[in-house]
Amino acid sequence: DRVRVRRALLSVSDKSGLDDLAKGLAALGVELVSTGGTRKALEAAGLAVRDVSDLTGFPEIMDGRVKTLHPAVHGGLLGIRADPAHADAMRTHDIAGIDLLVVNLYPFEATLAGGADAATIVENVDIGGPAMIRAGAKNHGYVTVVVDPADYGELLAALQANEGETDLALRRRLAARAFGRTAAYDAAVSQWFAGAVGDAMPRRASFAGTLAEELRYGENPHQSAGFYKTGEARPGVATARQVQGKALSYNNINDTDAAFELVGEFDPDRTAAVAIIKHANPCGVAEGPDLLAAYRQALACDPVSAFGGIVALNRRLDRAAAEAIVQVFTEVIIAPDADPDAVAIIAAKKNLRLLLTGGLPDPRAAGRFVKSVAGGLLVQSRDAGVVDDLDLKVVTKRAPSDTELADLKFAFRVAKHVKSNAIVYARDGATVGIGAGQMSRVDSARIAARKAEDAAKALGLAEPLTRGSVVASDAFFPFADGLLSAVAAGATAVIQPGGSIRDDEVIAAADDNDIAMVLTGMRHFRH
Ligand code: 93A
Repeated sequence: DRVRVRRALLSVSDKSGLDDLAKGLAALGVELVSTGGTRKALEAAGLAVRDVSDLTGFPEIMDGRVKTLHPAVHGGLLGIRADPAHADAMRTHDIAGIDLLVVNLYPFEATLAGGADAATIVENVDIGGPAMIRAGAKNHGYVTVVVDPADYGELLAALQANEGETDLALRRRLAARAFGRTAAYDAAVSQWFAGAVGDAMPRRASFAGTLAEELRYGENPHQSAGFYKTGEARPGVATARQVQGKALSYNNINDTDAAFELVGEFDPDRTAAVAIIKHANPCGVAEGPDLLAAYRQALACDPVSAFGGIVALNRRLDRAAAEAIVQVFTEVIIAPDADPDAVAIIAAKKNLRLLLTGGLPDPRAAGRFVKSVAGGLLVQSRDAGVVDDLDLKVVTKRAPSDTELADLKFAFRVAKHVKSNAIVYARDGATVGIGAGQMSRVDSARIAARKAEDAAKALGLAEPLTRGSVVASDAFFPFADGLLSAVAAGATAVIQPGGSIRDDEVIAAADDNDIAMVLTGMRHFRH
């Protein structure tokens, strides 16, 4: 199953690592053939290269749209060497066998991420490259295909260790990667086209993603896991730069995403905001004049749960906030940017991961959310609802005060990012009690109130901060009991979508208790 590599066709857009690979191949006596740009790069490095036109007897035409799409290339890739009829065809038509194919494609994903116009994006759909990759990978019995500069080292090492030969195991492994690459490439292309023609849910859904990292394990140590990146330009955990700290785990990535999407709801020009996340739910969120003030308030909500949490910031991390955060055991900090003196403070904690994103996600941005179920995928658009855009209706005798209204909006903004059933108590731009993920809304309300009592005890306060707070519910109160539980905890105003057949009962209960209630008309379930 060994094949001696005598001729290699190199055609790459990403020219990184190319020189070293080609020099290594030349030293093994491999003949190099290339397309225009790649040939020039190799000649500049002092290597002898044949132009692919030499093989085809045909020039590159149509601005390079047709350069390798020719029987001399595809016959050289697809011919079964051991089949006498194939071998005869190769002889008759003077087709030279290509034993090694090194291709990486026109940068479609990067062009898209760079915000190019439609014509430029379309021009970056590679046709000849994927055709060659698929041909070579199909014929992996004879042909070695490499589609990623990250694999050049492995290839050269294998060739050098085996007198210029590859074995079947290597060729099959590389063929699997090659088909994976063309599949992901076409998924990215089809996804873009579907969006460009306004197809919200394309008939054949393909989801683009490239394995960026194999993770040590999944949610639990007995599960395997990987982090696939889509190439989307959205600032967040997938595009962030990790400045320091251990590798992120599966749960870290999930929680960091939840944390950063939440702080993205807070306009940094209006306020500083901090979210602390545990198990994908916030255990404290606050806005404030600066990050330090916001962090202190967020931490006060549930200092016990904040231990080992993820901290997300909506502004550039500064020294004062960094000093406060490192006092508490924290797994990850994610922020748009960081001051050098803040980075220096974080550096003292070797394991603490610091991720910088270069910006904040737009909460109103379109996007797609995919979840797998047994035998299928559930796909929905992102929850791009923002409370500021909603037509809020006061339905009680008493209208909320300005302070109450500001806190109501704050609480509803947070509730969007809490697993259902979500109940969020807030006061002075900070959460003071969060109830998440309960099967009954009244349980979420009770848990949130109890957590506020615990926090008050921990802080040595006379009474829980829910006294004089406001409360948000991610979905309507089906009965008055959930509302009454919030009243018992001391809430004075409520925000909720409304829409229950018992809305009247709930509104009457609010009026009886002098509660101001605002309906949003929009639900924020999150599971
Ligand atoms: O425009 S293409 O779809 N037509 C082709 O025939 C073709 N052959 C190779 N693009 C084609 N390629 C791509 O050109 C390769 O996939 C590679 O990305 C790029 C290398 O071109 P150059 O060597 O001129 O830089």
